[in-house]
Amino acid sequence: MLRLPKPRSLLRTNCLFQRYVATGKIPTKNASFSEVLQLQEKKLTGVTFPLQDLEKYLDPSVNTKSFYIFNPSCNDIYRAEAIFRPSDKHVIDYFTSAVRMDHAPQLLPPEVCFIGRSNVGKSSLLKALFSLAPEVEVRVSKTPGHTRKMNFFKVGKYFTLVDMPGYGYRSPKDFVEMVEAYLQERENLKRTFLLVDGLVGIQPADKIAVEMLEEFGIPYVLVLTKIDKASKGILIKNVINIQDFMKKQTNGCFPQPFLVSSLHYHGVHLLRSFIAHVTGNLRLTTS
Ligand SMILES: Nc1nc2c(ncn2[C@@H]2O[C@H](COP(=O)(O)OP(=O)(O)O)[C@@H](O)[C@H]2O)c(=O)[nH]1
Ligand SMILES: [Mg+2]
Repeated sequence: MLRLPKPRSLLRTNCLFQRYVATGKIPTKNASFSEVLQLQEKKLTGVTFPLQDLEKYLDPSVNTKSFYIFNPSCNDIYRAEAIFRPSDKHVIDYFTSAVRMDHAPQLLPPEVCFIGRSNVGKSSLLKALFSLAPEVEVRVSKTPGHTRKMNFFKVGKYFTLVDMPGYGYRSPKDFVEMVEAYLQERENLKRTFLLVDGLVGIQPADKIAVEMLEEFGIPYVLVLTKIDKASKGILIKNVINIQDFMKKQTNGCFPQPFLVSSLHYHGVHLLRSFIAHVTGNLRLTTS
């Protein structure tokens, strides 16, 4: 009897289907907040509030008020996590991709999008955010510079997360055609997350992205990635530089940067709750 391949492998071998590979596996330790809550207090603060955790290393004269602007309770963070946990009634999955704005799906739920330089850790962060839904395949183009797409992920009826092609390579063409058009036209876009490498700090290409967001007048947030790779000294220097930059040169930027390690889940739980909050899905008990 002729054995037919399973539909999934059929898709994979279809030459019309763009071949994607997922980047390295993300560990699962501390992926859920209930695990984090078991940690000793010091560690718990480090994983949950990595920016506030830096305060103890700073001179008391440094103003850290902006570290506490978004300051949900542990209960808020715990409630937000439910949105990132799939069930039969709540499906979290990759939805579709688009290379041009006129190919983008018309979706009603609020949207957030992630942008950043190639290699900044965007795919890894998406994998960490979706780690409670391991069946979600974060698609990344195997060949750098190959036609990149906007990837849409549906988080049930709550919100859509849009993964934008990395800038730095083949841009500005990709940017003008996709990213700029998306940012300018998308009416349900609630917040843009601009990822910056926490080890090297804000780069000239990141500043160009900031200028673009400022010009469009849309609200955005800076996320410092790979914080596990940076020493405390380097991290503090980069955070202070970024705070200074945000204060002097930005209007639309949320004044509190988010610090994350996709490897150890530092800041990932806080980021989940911020996304839930800005998409109107989490009312904070503290405010
Ligand atoms: N140590 C560490 N490495 C990371 C982290 N995030 C990403 N990386 C590594 O940085 C590289 C680029 O990450 P990737 O997510 O593919 O970046 P993208 O091009 O922005 O999607 C990969 O080798 C990742 O393993 C992190 O939080 N910690
Ligand atoms: Mg990627």
